[in-house]
Amino acid sequence: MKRVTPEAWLQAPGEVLVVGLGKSGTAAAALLARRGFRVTATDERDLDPADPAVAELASLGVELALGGHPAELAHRPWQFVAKSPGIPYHQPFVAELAKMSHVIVTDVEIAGWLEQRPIYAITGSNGKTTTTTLVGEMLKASGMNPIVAGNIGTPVCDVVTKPGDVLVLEVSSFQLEGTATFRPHGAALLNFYPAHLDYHGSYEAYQRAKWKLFANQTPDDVAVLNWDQSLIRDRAGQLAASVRGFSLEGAPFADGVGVIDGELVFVRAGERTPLLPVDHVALPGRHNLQNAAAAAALALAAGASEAAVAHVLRTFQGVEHRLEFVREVAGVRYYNDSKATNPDAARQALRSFPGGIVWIAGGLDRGLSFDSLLPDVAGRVHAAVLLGETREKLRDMLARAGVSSCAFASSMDEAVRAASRMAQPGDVVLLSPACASWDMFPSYEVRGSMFKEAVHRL
Ligand code: UMA
Repeated sequence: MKRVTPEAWLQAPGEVLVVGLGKSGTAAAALLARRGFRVTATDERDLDPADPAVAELASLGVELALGGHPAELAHRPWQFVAKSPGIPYHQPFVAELAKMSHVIVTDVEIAGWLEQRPIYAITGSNGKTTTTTLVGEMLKASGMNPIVAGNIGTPVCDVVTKPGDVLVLEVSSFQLEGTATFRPHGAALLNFYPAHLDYHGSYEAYQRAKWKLFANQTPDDVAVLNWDQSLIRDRAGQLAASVRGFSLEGAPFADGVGVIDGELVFVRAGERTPLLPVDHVALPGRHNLQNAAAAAALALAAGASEAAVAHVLRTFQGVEHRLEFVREVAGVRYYNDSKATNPDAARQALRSFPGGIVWIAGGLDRGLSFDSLLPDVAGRVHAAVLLGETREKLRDMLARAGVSSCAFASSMDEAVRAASRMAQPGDVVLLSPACASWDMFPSYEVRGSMFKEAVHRL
């Protein structure tokens, strides 16, 4: 592959190709066109020219190749190619681009070329969205003006010209795979669990993509690492950045945020400052305590005040689609955890309740096994409504966990109605699918919104 030379490219913008015109590609194409690049953009879908986003690209002079990726586009001498994060490298057109030795980058890399403001970036298999939101809230409560963007939903290329004093970015392994020079001033790695294996090819390759977050950091930058996961902690010594830990298990570190004697404590050069008692943290569940500790460590490194950090943790109620409380109907509480797109995320949600769960689960089959959920399901889930491609696999696992009350549903509305019939007063109906949504819904957001609408119709 050719070298990535952003300074030269920005000085003499040439012809570039954008692949995929979803949220991220549309924003990247518009940003690059505005910066003087001659942009060609291609999408496998036939987009409507009247769509305002498409019309805007056309008005910026972006050439569109829609309804497929013309093979000849792989053979043109592009300065670089901006690939949408969700399109895998084994997609035939992308594989052809790589074979032609084109530089292939993602939106996070491009935004990094243009951003002068400090960037605080968060990655991990689970908890990214909550942690990113918490960091943004903590900086806001400290009187700063953060811009929260990235995988969380607002494309990073859309915020490069937005006023604000610091960027807080949720970054995915898909985005990180396409980085070369990206250098966040502060970066947090929350945890590793097998995810997106179909995309990256192996658990090792997925981890390598995530570690790229720290690759260009210097000793002036900060790396926040999960001290309770040896897979992560053991690599701390290999990073150039100044390392902070976070831990719920009292793992010792000189700098970071940990739980000590029931308090969340800020440790700086060995000195301890209590932030708040852990049972005052408003978000439910142990995984959220981990998110809280990580967010506190990163926000404090970014200049947040200890009082603001504690205030946000006391009051912040949660993120949409992430263990979001929807409504209580006839003594049954309904929670939307549609963002749980893999088994580990669903495990965290299941563990947040002691029992009495009517579980709505299932979705796209990525070939993963659900057996790891068996211990968390047994004794907690008493009935389940299953959706999508994985429903039979999930039913088999539930049967082995002793859950015999299982129904299949073919729409979210049907699932919610079935769950409401199976639930007793005092129960929780939990949508936490353990699977991506794409077999039945355009996104996990739409899935979660349909769940909430169905709950409100009860
Ligand atoms: N497309 C092609 N050719 C293909 C395949 C797809 O042209 O062979 C086109 C599609 O027609 C579509 C576009 O590519 O127009 C989709 O691109 P994308 O999948 O990268 O999705 P975006 O809409 O650009 O959204 C992306 C992130 N999506 C993914 O990484 C899958 C969004 O994260 C992110 O919020 C958004 O950019 C803004 O930054 C979502 C996500 O599911 C939430 N992320 C994964 C996760 O959290 O697990 C990583």
